[in-house]
Amino acid sequence: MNWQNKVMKMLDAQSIPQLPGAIRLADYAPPDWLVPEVSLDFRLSAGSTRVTSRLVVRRNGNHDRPLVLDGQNLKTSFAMLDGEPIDVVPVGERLEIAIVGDAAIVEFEVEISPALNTRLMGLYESEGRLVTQCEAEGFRAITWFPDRPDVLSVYTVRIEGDAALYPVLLSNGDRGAVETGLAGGRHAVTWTDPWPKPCYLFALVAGDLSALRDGFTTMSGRQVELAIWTSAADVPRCAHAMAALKASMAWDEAIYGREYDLGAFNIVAVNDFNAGAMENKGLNIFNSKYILADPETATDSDFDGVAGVVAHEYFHNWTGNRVTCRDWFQLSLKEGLTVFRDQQFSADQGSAAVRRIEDVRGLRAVQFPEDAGPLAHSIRPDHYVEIANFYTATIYNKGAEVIRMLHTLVGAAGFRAGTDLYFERHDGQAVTCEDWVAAMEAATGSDLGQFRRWYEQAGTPRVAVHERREAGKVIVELVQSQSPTPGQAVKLPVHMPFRMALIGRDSGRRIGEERVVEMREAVTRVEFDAVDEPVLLSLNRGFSAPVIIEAEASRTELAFLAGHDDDPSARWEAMQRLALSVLATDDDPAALVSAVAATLMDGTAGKLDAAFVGEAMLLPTESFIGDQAAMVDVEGIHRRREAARLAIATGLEAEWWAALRTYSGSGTALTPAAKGARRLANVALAYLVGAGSAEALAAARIQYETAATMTDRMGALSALVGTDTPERDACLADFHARFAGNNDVIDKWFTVQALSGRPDTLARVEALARHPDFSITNPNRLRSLVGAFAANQRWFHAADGAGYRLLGDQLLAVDRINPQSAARLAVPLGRWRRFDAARGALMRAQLERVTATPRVSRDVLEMASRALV
Ligand code: 0A1
Ligand code: ZN
Repeated sequence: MNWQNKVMKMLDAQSIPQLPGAIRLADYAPPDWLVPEVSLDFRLSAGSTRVTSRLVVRRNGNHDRPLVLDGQNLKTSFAMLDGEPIDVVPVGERLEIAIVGDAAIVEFEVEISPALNTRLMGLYESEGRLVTQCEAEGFRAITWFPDRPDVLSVYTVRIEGDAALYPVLLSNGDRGAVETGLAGGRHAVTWTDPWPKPCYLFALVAGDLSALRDGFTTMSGRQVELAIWTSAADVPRCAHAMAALKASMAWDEAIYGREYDLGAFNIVAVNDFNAGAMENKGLNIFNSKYILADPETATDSDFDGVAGVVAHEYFHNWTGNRVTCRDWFQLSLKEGLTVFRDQQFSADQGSAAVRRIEDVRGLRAVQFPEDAGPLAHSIRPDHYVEIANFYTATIYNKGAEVIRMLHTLVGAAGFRAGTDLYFERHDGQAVTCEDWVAAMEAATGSDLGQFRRWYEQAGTPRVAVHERREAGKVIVELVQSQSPTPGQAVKLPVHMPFRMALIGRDSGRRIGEERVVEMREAVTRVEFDAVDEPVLLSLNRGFSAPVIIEAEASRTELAFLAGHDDDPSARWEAMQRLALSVLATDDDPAALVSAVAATLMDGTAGKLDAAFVGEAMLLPTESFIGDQAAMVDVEGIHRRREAARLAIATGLEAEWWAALRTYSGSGTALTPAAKGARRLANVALAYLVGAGSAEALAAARIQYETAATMTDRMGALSALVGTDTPERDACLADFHARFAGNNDVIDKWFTVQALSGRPDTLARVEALARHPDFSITNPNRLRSLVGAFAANQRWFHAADGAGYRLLGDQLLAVDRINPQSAARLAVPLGRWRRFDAARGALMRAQLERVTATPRVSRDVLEMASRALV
């Protein structure tokens, strides 16, 4: 029975989602053979590249098992063992070589075709350049190798290619010999990387590239040459990325004592890339979306994205590269920790409070739904079919929350002692999440026994809060619970830090100190000293634990906290809860309008910074509102949210005009104050356009035309795109013409239309899918239209299922080209249980259509079949 039939049978049996072909953590065994040294020789050509490899292999332990190598789509022209030709007969994608002694030299020559590689894994072509992506299992598409992260090797890489087509030849480490004037107009460069690394960190880039260059002197005084490579025309757009790189290098030294360890650090920006960026040793490869930025083409949030991703990849040099993962079940070891580090860095660079709110918003928009649906998995999963499907918000963002909780529990100094010990113990090793926790425990003397459950249990814990008075004291009971997730029926209480405080109901001030309550048991009782004043609880301050809070509070109390809580996250959360409470009913939104007015006034009076106010003014998204209910009422949510928006817009029209006047015109500066002002001005403009006056439309049109930044131009365009006006059509047409050829900006043009609330959105998206600029081979473009549309709750979930059909069509078309891209599109359909029976059936029908399609990829089959359970 083939794999697909097995999956279908498993689905019939309604068993737990342990798919056939799954790889299990419990089956981990150390590698039988190590490869201390590798030499690679690439003779490049887009149609056919020849890769010669020489592996020094050494038996690991006392056994008589063969050397096992992985390979995918390789045309093997010769193989040799200790200099003697051998016959190799691969079984599927594996090759076994019997070796008599304890060490040997194994050599291969294989032929691969970058031009035909549309999966963007291994060596592929992007706009005439040759680029690699090896994480997680792409190296096997380059040559025969034990493609697993616990085999660490020192690499020497010679790259030879046409000097005109590929004037720049890059690989990991430091550049060595350069050979010029080779036959046929070719040249070559040899790179050596002294640091042993797993093959997923190997990288090669060849092409006509120009660099923005700079330098950095490390804390011990070593000079590092920095270069960001892109097309000549885009070099000036790399300045923000370069500044972020230097800031990251300095920050990692100051905060973690981590210094860079090679003479060169290269970054390359490419347009065709499956993910955001990749931390290859000394040669980071980026999706150009996270490198190129200038005020004309990048919004403030794009600028922040660039800085955050540059920092993330740089920080991997220690958390990921110097200390790497033993196996892919440990992915969050490097990703959760590195996301936490990039979040800390970003908070240090700007407004920490707003950054935290943005991180929480992102976590709840993507990770909470993942944890609540059929794709739930713990941050250290125990089985997978296709590891590419596990680069999830859970591994990354919940992983970062788990690290953040450790930081809160052991304190900043303890955490630093823990990371120091972790690096001291494990530098140069491939380790596990357990090694990480053990280092934290040993360095701080804390007991993290129960904390380890975070690594095993999937799902979002709930904390119910009960409050009463006893002899003047405030007694709070925190009750934690957790629903089952697929394959995990029983959940145990987790250890978490819960920051809380009391806010005076009269004074509006905090009463006493904030408490960091360590919850361990199912029920935790907290006692606050007697207070005279009535009080309100400020809960989960700073979002110290990634949980769902269930607490009773009236709208008046929430409005009071939204105006007075001294913790920005909790204050923002109070406003969110108030909005959710209003939006869950058809009640008059007056309470919400006055809370918004109060916060806006606090901003104008200078009591709150503009960035926070802009954040607090945003209503919860339709999807987030839907996530709160047992069943998503697609039309009702849209109708009520639109009504509330209109009430806030018309009820405060004068205030919004005042805010627009106060906050617009902040130029192109990227200071937190200027960014905050732009954000708030654009929120004001959106409300004004929503109120529908001719003056507002004119203001939006003028802002669109005269904008000094993409933030303001997009702000105006987004405000207009939901309207049915000539301004909308004119600005959309202008935008497309003005930015023709700029991929990242044209992506925005697709996205803004896919997210529109207009009733003709589905038809527009169908038309855009036939637009000459649309392409399913470019992951960014696919995401900008189809990915964005799937996030448009009102129109993706159109009752007739047309949105689902569009997604199914696109998914199946992409699967033949790029399975990783396709598999991601299955995720929105996995939410079928949350919708009414009719929609649920239509969503399932698309998933079933996918699983029944002949020769569908393993990536997609795994996602679609898990989504159906
Ligand atoms: N390790 C990278 C993410 C990444 C993962 C897989 C990729 O393959 C398509 C690419 C990049 C990071 O965390 O940035
Ligand atoms: Zn990462």
